[in-house]
Amino acid sequence: MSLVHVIDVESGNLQSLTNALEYLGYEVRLIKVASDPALSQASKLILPGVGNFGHFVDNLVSRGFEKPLRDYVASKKPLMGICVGLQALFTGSAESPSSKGLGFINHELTKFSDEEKPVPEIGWNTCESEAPLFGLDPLKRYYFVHSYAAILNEDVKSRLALDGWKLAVAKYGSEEFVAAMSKDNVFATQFHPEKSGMAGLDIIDNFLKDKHPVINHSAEESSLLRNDYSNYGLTRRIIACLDVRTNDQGDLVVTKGDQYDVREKSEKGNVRNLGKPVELAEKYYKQGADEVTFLNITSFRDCPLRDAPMVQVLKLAAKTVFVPLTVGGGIKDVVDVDGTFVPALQVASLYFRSGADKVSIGSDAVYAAEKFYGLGGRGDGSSPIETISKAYGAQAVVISVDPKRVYVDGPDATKHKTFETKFPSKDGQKWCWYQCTVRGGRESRDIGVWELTKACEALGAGEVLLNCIDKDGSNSGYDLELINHVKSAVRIPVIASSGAGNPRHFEEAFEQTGADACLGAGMFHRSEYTVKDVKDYLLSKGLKVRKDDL
Ligand code: 1PR
Repeated sequence: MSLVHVIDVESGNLQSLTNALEYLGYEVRLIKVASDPALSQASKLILPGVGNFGHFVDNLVSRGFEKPLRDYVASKKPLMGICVGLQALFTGSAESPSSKGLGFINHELTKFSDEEKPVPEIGWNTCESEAPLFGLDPLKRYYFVHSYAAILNEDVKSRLALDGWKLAVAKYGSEEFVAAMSKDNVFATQFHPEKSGMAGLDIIDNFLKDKHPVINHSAEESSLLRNDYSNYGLTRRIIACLDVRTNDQGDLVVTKGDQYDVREKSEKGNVRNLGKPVELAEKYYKQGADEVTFLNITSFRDCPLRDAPMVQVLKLAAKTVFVPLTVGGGIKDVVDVDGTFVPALQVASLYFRSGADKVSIGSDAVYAAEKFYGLGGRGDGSSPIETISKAYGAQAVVISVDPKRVYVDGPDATKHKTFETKFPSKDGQKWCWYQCTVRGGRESRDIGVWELTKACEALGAGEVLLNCIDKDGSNSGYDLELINHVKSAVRIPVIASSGAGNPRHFEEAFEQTGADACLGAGMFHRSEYTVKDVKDYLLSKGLKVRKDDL
């Protein structure tokens, strides 16, 4: 078995990369200290990085990796950088002006402009390269998640070309940036190949085998899959969601509620059991899901550190599911069974180490937003959103909100942000706002979803998972008005959730709101439609999706 060494400076989710390499048949050895003799003996080295640029490069430097890395590169043996591992090759980044990169490339990374598009870029984009680069396929999609990039113009391109770099270029909105680059023995990708389905695993394998296959596609495939840049360059992202809890028999099951009530109307009110979490996650991945989300829906009862089955679910799912995994439920400060205080950051770290790419924060996002307004519109650095986002980057922090509609007579009838709805109440009230809830919808709070999402964005959240209690499990389509309402509040991506019953509902949400992704649960669990059905339908309507099976 061929051995691959991976530098581990405890930045983000190394488990996924390890899983991907093992799936491809490689043996993985993590290098945690620069003095490890394995570093100079390595014949294939990967430098993966997630999150904040400064956090990553400062860690590399303080742990003494700078010189051994330079020596390794000078020895002409293959090195692959991933995400912040690519960024670290540059001289610096606007994300952390006081931190110095390794400086192999004399250029500074800058932040995407959010004037025309959501930032971070989260999703599946294409890369175009003039030279064949380890089988990078211009029709395939790769998973990007970042706010900062090596943004290109003609000047920068020619400078990099003069330096001998071969580039694969991606375009997000109107901004072109380095998606991958290669020079001599160094190759690096801004996207996450370990999270890009089979397309990404092929890139890793080709790099490790030093192969540059050229892939040919039929004219039909080209016209179906070629990027039309209608959605800033990203495909329409489809997420399968698994609400997980222990049933009355003590088994961990995927369940699904109607307006959050997960008990059967008959059968003595048992918790609805729709299958096993790991099996379903793998099934949806194979059907083409772009992401899988696990929500531990009874986390308000359990201490998550004792809740080993959820960690176990994640560990097992991450071995066979090579798209991003999100875990939610119980991401908060907790007191463990033995009385030890465990901060939310540590809880999140446990999940990241188990294979999660993002954590989703529900109830605590509401408390953090309330505190934010209580402090006059600022955080104090202590909320889970702030601490996790600082350590792992905004893109790793999703807020999951559970709002429900409240009708009022007019905008002056409440302090919350309202809008005039096309669907008045039974009493004829035409204005509404959306009240946030905590503890799985059990407790309503005095804050609207518009205000909440704005506060959480300011605190450092990178994405909104927008549920809707009124629509949950209804199969009647998403609440399009709610999605537009929240899209008008924030620039971070918004995932539409609750109510999907057929593929047309996904099309409606993408076409009539600016939803950045659409999530479905019940319709997939009940096998009414597959993820592939949804994607084929969207493709037939001219909306680009990721197809990993071509
Ligand atoms: O508060 O940080 O511990 O997080 C708890 C998490 O659990 C939150 O993300 C909250 O949304 C979720 N949750 C709590 N109780 C329930 C419940 O159903 N009783 N599930 C629950 C929320 C909503 C979606 C669902 C969509 C799509 N589930 O995830 O999958 O509505 O369903 P559909 O397509 O079938 O309509 P914390």
